[in-house]
Amino acid sequence: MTAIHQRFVNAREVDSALDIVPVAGRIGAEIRGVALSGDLDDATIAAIRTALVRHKVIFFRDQFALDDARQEAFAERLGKPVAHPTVPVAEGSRFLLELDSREGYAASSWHTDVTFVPAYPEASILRAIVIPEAGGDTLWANTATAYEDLPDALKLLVNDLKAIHTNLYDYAAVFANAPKEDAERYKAVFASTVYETEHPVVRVHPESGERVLLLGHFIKQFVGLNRADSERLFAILQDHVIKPENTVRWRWREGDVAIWDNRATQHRAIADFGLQRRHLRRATIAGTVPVGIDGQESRLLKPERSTEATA
Ligand SMILES: O=C(O)CCC(=O)C(=O)O
Ligand SMILES: [Fe+2]
Repeated sequence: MTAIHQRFVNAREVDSALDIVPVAGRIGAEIRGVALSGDLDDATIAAIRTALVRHKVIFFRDQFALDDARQEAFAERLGKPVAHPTVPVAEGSRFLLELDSREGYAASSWHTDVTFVPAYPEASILRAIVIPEAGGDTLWANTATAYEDLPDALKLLVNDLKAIHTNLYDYAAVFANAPKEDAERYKAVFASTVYETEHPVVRVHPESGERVLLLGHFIKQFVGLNRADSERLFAILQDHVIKPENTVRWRWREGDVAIWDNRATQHRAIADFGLQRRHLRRATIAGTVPVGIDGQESRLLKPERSTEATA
């Protein structure tokens, strides 16, 4: 049987307590009739978590009652929130990340959040506060169907491959529209502590058991390959992840919330909104240390633990 026949089909769910409407063919679903600002019972939280693992990114419209404090309270129901390891929290919040693109740029390169540390986040909760009239959509890609769709020869190649991820990467390329000084300033904060982590390229998802490709823009090099070969292999694999068939694109409205399973997706913003304001805030949920097909865990290379412990 070919991979085509095994592939997940994104369909309206009849066995869920929630009203779940699929968005793209392989990823993304809108959940209707839930106010994330309200007192949600445990069964609803559990159903949201199930939908998240199944659809990889879930969307909620019209969450106007969700302010910073309520976004944080909801994040605490979903899991264990964590602040970004290097970027200071958004003003007035306990652990939210500010994404305010007054100058018209955004994180417009494909990535999985914070993969430069071993136990990178399991989920992110992004709330749209100000959205351009047109433009500034976000794309997500399903890294499970990306793996499943690989030709067998490439699966064999990646199954026991490892990669080094770092937060010291090419910021100018990621913030393509930004003035050079802004990219430099952002880098000084984002990489104020340099992290390096070795991850398996194929992670076994801790809840679904699916094999997912763990790539994205924090990758520096594959273990055992030189820089040039790493770059070419990265391009080949990354191209499989971001095939349009694996993606969903969300046209934001103010009051929207998107939650993604950061263990089974990559995402990027689209920086096509010129000088218009685009403002979102993100809550981030702690994850677990990835495990490869061989059972080996990811490991931190930098900063070395001994220096961290005495700091
Ligand atoms: O601005 C966006 O659309 C995505 C930003 C992002 O990468 C994130 O919130 O993790
Ligand atoms: Fe991100």
